[in-house]
Amino acid sequence: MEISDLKANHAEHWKKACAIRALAMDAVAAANSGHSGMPMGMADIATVLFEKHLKFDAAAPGWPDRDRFIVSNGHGSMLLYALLYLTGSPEITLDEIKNFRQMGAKTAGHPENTEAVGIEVTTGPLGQGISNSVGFAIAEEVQRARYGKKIVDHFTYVFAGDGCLMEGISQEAIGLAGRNKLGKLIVLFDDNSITIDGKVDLADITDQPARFKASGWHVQEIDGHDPEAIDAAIEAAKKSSKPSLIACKTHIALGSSAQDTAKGHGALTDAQLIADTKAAYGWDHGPFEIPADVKSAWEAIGSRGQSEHAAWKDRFAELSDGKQAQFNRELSGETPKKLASAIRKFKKDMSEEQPKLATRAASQKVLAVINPILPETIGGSADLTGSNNTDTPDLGLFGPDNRKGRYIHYGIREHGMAAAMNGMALHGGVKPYGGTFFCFTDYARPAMRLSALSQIGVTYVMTHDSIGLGEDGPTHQPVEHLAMLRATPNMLVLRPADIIETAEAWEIAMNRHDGPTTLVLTRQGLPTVRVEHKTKNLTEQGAYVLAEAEGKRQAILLATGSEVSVALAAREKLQAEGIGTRVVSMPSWELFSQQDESYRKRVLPAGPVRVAIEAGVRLGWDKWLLGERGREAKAGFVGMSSFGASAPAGELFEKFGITPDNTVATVKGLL
Ligand SMILES: Cc1ncc(C[n+]2csc(CCOP(=O)(O)OP(=O)(O)O)c2C)c(N)n1
Ligand SMILES: [Mg+2]
Repeated sequence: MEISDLKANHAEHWKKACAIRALAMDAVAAANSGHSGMPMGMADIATVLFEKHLKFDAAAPGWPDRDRFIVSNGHGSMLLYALLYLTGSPEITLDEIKNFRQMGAKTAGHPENTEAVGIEVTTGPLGQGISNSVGFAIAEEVQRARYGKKIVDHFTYVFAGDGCLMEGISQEAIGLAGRNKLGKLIVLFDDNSITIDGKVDLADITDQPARFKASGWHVQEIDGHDPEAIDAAIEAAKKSSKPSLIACKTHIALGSSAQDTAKGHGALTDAQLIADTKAAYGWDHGPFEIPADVKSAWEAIGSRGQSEHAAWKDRFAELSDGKQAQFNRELSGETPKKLASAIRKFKKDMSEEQPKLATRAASQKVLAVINPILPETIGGSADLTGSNNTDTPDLGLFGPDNRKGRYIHYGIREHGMAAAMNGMALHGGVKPYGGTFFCFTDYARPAMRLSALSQIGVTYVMTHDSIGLGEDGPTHQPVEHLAMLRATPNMLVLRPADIIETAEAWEIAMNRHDGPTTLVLTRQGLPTVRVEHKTKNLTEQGAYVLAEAEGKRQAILLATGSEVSVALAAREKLQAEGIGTRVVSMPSWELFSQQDESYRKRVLPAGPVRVAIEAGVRLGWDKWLLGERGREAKAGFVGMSSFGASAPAGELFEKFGITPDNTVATVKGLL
């Protein structure tokens, strides 16, 4: 559809859509950076979606049963900010729009969920938003099954561009959504055939509609500037029991001299170009100026959902007090008191039983305590259920025929799994956890980073955490992964030493809702090292004295996970030689860093030699070894400095010197 047709036949629509376009052009020009082309190209789709379909109440953007709107092509952030401002968001004001991309503004370069309630997802790394949306749609299905259609019944709408669809993760997301028949997921594809380098066919000739169809999607292809076609396609998509793709042919940077070119992708800042474009639109208002009639038309769209919201509140009030409290608790991410007491009892029992268990198996035992107490958990694995030990018998399988199922077979899709879990956590009301081999953190890493940046409670169950996995060899043996995760801000890494620390780690993970937790678990069996029951969660301190030196304290051994028992065995030998040795179990650097200085000094006093033992690389350990000031102790490290090898685990620990004897020798060399 041409601009002239739109002006002549859809005048009201056109003015509203041009308000988005004008604001995007003005904000990008003011910031002298950003992306004008996507908002200019998708404004017609957005206007129809918001005017005719999206269920939302601009004054209450956090209403739990709102439709979710996800801008996966996050470089087009000004589209979202313009929509929020125009419809009357309490947070995205005109000043925020004027301060686009500036220090302290909520209108960051790419949308950040932590900045304003109406921003559902942090996007920008292409492919993530569309993959998060699968988790949103899963969470909606699960909640609808549990609370009924009167309380939960909403759609998830996604804007995605060529870039999102070209990213590999999109295939994982599409496959998952198709298999699970997520009929309330609707993707509007900005089919403009342009990316940064030029035309899409420079790099890709994929038949996108065919690809979605092949994975079980309902697919339509329309003119993305024709309001009636957009409306009809969304209507049809809502009726489909399959997830829907609406491929919308659009013109990037519509109406400008950069239309349909790669130049249109980025910041259009040239004053003449902007003036000419606004003239072509028939938009004769100053920068950031929205005429009152257009603004009030948009505000009417923003308040359209008020009555629906009010009706929802009435229906919610009809639920029993218990149900209401449960719904609200699950939404808040808080755990019930029962959880703490159940974990304490489990720890007490296990410190008496003292099983020799892999921490992955210990983790499953803990899950058997947690899952019945927290009906909001949704477990899963990327095709390694039997290895990650992520299932418990009570969960049931999630699928088209069982929306109450709480276990998801993600298939061999680590990245898609992580992104879907982000979506579930962002949707709220559910607590996702999912597993794979620790080494394949690499395959999930972009989404794990976003869990951390987005400040959401996702739990990663990463098993087979070192050379201790043995025969599968160096392809599967993580060496650098602990360092990489510890380097990620707001990622909580927990590497428990035994079943007691595993229970404590899970308790911490389940109570964390402002960031993700990675549980780093062994394949191989480990002895129980916490044989004396303590009601207190010692793992919460990050590091603590597990075994005190007898006599003069000459050495401190720091260890995590499977190497804690190596440290204890080394201590026995050192004590036998009269070398007083303390063992510090250190399941989490991050939590230890958060303790006050006096506690840290008590656990790691200056003076005694320090040796860290961990079946990973040394990177980062020096902070704890040399002390936070860099010269508190003579230090050594027992761990990995190369890839591992394929052999039985016991032989590998010998070969790489991660043994009590080598630890003893390292300590003695330093004394
Ligand atoms: C994972 C990732 N890789 C690269 C980029 C940089 N980048 C931003 S937008 C873009 C092109 C996107 O093309 P498309 O989705 O078609 O957007 P359009 O140009 O149509 O707005 C690229 C490569 C990114 N944001 N994320
Ligand atoms: Mg494009």
